[in-house]
Amino acid sequence: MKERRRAEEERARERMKRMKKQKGSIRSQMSGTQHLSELRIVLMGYRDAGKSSAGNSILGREEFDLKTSAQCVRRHGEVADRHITVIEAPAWWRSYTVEESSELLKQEIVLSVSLCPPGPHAVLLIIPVGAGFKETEREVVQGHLDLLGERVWSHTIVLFTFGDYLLDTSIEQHIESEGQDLQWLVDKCGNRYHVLNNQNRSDHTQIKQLLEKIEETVINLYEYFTHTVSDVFLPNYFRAFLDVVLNSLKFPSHRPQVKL
Ligand SMILES: Nc1nc2c(ncn2[C@@H]2O[C@H](COP(=O)(O)OP(=O)(O)OP(=O)(O)O)[C@@H](O)[C@H]2O)c(=O)[nH]1
Ligand SMILES: [Mg+2]
Repeated sequence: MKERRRAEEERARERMKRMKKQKGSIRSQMSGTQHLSELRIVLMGYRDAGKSSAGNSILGREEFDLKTSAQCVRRHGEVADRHITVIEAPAWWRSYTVEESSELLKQEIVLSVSLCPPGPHAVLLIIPVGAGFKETEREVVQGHLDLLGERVWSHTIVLFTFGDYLLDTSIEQHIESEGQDLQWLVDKCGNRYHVLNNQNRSDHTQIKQLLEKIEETVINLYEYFTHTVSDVFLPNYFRAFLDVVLNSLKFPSHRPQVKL
């Protein structure tokens, strides 16, 4: 028991170290750049995961009704000098596979990313802390996100809600103690994760850090595509995406420019 606990804590430390290293490396590439003036975010997850509450925390006011909606809901706001668009996609049921979900729900999930043209900067996959995340949840989440194509994972961040349930546990310890399915999910999202306590609206730091993580995701993608893939091979979706990045940020002059 003690051994298992020690191993989890070691892995939690390693995960945090990896996350900080990743952040440091992206931030160093960002030196001299301004933050994005506009951010487009899509919230996804299963029923009652805390999507609307997360949207309200991000926008800093009660924009989203906590009633369940069968359709996408779009809201806007100005936060920390950024114009933010948040779209909440309707929820799937926690243990219903994508095959068991209704056609209407699947259509709405696919529609959600087109409600903020030219596309979202990030998809926030909402996972509540304390609800358990095992093989069923993993398969269900994977099936529903895959509706958006394999590339969606490269700009998905796992957003843990119910952060107040963590008490003295760190989010990394939670990920490591929950088991391999949650670890798989966080790794599939490139070790991008964040935790929110939606009950604590006065904690602006948690939102500021989340917006920074979204920007880091965008920059990381920008670097990846401009350095490894010729823009000829970029799909339209990413061309539009990069276009916005280039227009929103001032890059240092030595930075290679992408012809779009
Ligand atoms: N303690 C606590 N409660 C939360 C948190 N986030 C959401 N809740 C509560 O969880 C319940 C569901 O939250 P919603 O934001 O409506 O969840 P949702 O995912 O939008 O729900 P649907 O759209 O119906 O699927 C509400 O009673 C919220 O007050 C959190 O961080 N901490
Ligand atoms: Mg909701």
